[in-house]
Amino acid sequence: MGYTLAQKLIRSHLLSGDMTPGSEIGLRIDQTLTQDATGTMAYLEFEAMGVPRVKTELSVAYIDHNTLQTGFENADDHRYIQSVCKKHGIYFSRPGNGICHQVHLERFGIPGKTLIGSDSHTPTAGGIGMLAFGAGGLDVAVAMGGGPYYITMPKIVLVNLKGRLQPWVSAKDVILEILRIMTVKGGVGKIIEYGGEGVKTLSVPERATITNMGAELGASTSIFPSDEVTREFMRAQGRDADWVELKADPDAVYDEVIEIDLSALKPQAACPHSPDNVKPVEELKGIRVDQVVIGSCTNSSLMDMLKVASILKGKTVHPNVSLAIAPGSKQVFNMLAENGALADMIAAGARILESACGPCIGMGQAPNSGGVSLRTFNRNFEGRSGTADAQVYLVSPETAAASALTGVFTDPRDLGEYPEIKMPEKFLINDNMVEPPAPESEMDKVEVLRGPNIKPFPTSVRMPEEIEAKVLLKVGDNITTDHIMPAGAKILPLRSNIPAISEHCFVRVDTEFPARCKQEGKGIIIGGVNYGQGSSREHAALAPLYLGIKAVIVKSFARIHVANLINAGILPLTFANESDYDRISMGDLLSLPNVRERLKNGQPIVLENKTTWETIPLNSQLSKRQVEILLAGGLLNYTREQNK
Ligand code: MIC
Ligand code: SF4
Repeated sequence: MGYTLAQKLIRSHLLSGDMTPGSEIGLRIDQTLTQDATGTMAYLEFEAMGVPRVKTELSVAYIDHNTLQTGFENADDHRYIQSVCKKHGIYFSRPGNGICHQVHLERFGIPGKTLIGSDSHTPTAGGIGMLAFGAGGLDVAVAMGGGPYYITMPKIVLVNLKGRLQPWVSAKDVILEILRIMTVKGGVGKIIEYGGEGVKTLSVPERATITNMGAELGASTSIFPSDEVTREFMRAQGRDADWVELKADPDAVYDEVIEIDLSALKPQAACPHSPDNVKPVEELKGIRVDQVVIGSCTNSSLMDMLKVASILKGKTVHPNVSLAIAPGSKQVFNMLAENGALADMIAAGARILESACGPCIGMGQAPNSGGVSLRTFNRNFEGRSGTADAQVYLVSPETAAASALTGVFTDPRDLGEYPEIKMPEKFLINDNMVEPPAPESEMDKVEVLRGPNIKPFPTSVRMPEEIEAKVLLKVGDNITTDHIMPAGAKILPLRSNIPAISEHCFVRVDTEFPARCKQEGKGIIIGGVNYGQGSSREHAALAPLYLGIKAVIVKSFARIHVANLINAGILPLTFANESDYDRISMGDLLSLPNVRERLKNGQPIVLENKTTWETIPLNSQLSKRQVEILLAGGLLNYTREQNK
C-alpha cells in the first residue's frame, strides 16, 4: 500500500509514535516562523529554556501584526524581538517587509520540509508542498530549541480537483466551496491533501490561498504536491535549487475523498459571521457595500494585486465605498510600483496600506456602524473588524474589486472580458529587509532590549489532588479565540503583558468575566463544540490561566487551542455525553475529585455537580506526555522538571 504525500513527509520526520490516526506523534521540525503578536511570548519562552542558539535549519521572526504604533508598546516589542533574534540565531524580517506567510512562501519555504509557526495560517506554505502547522508560541519555542512538535496523527482527506477555473472564478472560491461542504469544524483531526488533474492548472499563489484557509476548516494542515508549477515559482524566486518533486504514491489510500470540479465553480462569499456561511455571489447581488479591503495572508500575492489593478484601471471607486489595499509583501509592493499597477490603484482612489496584516486583525480600517465590508481575508468573526455590528463578507479579489467600483455586491463575471495575468518569469528579489543573526562568536555582545510593557508570564502550579470551583462562564458552539482573547488596535499592544491583557478576556461575550474571576480566585469554563477555533494565540490560554481558570469542559475542542491549554497547565475535558452540557449552569459549584490520581492512572474523570448533586462522566483524551505536562502545571514546568 502506498503513502499519501502528507504521510510521506510525516514518515520522513517522525521522531516518536506510530502513524495510526488518533495517536500522538512527535515530528522533527526543520523551520520555524513567528509573527510579532505571538512572537514576544514565544521568545520570552525560548529565553526561559536557556538554549543559546536555535537548533532548526532556519528560524525567521516577522513583524507584521502589531504595526500600528499608537503607543510605545508595539515598537518596544519589535526592538525586543529584533535583539533576541540577533543573539540567538534567528532571521529577522523587519516591519514593512510583509506578512509572514506571504514572505515565507516567497523567500524561505522549501518543498518537503516541516515548518511550524506561531500563527494559525502557517499551512499557507503547504502551497509549495511543505508540511506546515500553526502552533502555540511555546511549541514553537520548543521546536527552536530542537525539540519535537507533537500532534495527534490526523486522518488524510484527498480533495480531488478536476477541470479548470472559469474566468472571474478564483482560488478563494475553491476554498469557500470546501468550507461550505466541510464547515469550520469539518477539518478537525484531518490533513487536507490536494490532488487530481486540476492541480496543475493552479499557480502557487492560488494554491497558497487554498492551503491558507484550510485553517478555517479546523484542519491540522493542507498540502499540494510539488510539481513543475512549483518549480517555476521557485525559479522565478531565484530558488530553483530548493525545489524537489513531491507527490502521493499512485496507490495511496485516503480516509476520505472530496471531488471538486473547478470548471463548475462560481464566485462565492462567506456571509457574516462565519467563514463557512457560504453563498453564491449571484444571490447577494445588489446588497449595498460600504467598505472593501483587499489583502491579508490569503489574497495579497502579486497575481491577486495585478488582477485588482487591472479591474480598477481607468475607473473610480464608488463614492459610497472606502477601498483599502494592503499588498502582502515588499516584493509585491515593489513590483506593483515598478510596473505601474500601483499607480492604477491610486488613481482609482484606493487607500494604500503598508504590507502587513492591518485591517485583518482589526489594526485600523474598522467599518462604519452596521457597515457592509467585503474583505479578501480568511476570518469574518463577529467584531473582529473592530466594529461590533459590521457585516463582514469574505470574497475573492475579483469580487472585491468589482463591488468597490459599483458600490453594491457584484458578480465579477458581469464585468466582461477577463484580464489575462501571467506569473512573472522573475520576481524582484531584494532581501535587504531581512536581517541575519549575529555569528555565534559574537552573540554574547548582543544586548536584548526589553521595554517596560514586557511583563513576566503567569506561573502555573502543579495539578492539585482535587479541583473544586464554580462555573464562571458557560458558552455555546464554535467559540473562537477572538471571543476568548480579542485582538484589535487597542488590545494587541498588550500581548506581552498578560496581567493587562487579561482584563479583556471574554469581554465580547460577557463584560463581567474578568472581574468575576478575580473575585472568585478560581473557576471553570463550560463550552460547546469546536471550542477555541481560529487563531493560535496562546494568550487565549494564558489569560484564563492568569484569571484562575483550572479546567475547561466542552463538547469538543479545536486543535491548536487544546494544545495551548495543556501547555499552560489548564485541564481540558470533554463531556462523555454531549447532552450533559445542559446539566450544568452558570454559577454551579463543580468538583473533580481525585483528579490528579485519576489522570496519572488513566482512570475516567468524573465530575460532581455540587449544586445539583448530579454526577457527570467526562473524557480526557490525553496522551501520557500531555498528562505529565498537566500534572507538572504546564509545559515550562514540565521542561524544567525534565532538565533537573
Ligand atoms: C489571526 O489571524 O487571528 C492571527 C492574529 O494571525 C492569529 C495569531 C494571533 O492571534 O496573534 C492566528 O491566526 O494565529
Ligand atoms: Fe495576519 Fe490576518 Fe493572516 Fe492572521 S489571518 S496572519 S492577522 S493577515
